[in-house]
Amino acid sequence: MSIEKTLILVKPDGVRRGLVGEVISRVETKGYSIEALRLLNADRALLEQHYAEHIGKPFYEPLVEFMMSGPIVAMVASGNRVIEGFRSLAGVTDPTVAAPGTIRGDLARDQGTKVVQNIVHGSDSPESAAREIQIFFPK
Ligand code: IDP
Ligand code: MG
Repeated sequence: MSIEKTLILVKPDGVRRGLVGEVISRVETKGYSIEALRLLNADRALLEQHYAEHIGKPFYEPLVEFMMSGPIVAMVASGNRVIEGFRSLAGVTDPTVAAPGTIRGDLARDQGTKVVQNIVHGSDSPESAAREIQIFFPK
């Protein structure tokens, strides 16, 4: 048994399109539990922390602008292997090739923007999850 926690974000495109419930539904239907949830407007300082690994990449500034373009929903989900499991539910980064059946594959497509708009974020490792949960849910 390895009960884990992961950070999930519904990005501004997902909130704008009314897909918060759909994302939560997929997480819950898969069998994971929602442990915490909040709606917020992320500011630059918070996003700089969250996306620190991407600072300097060509899509970094468009990514930050996009993530500040409207409210987002942050949640912590838990379950055995939930980090890997949610990445699988989300699908690969590029929604054009994300597999049908995944959140990104079913609900997103290329919009021709500088940053890929792909509905959700999910932590990619236990280290990332611990770091990201602290950012969005400080004790
Ligand atoms: P992930 O969200 O699948 O983990 P990351 O590589 O961590 O993907 O990138 C963070 C976010 O930055 C992506 O979800 C996407 O919105 C955006 N992004 C990543 N790579 C590119 C790119 O090559 N062009 C444009 N946007 C990108
Ligand atoms: Mg990532």
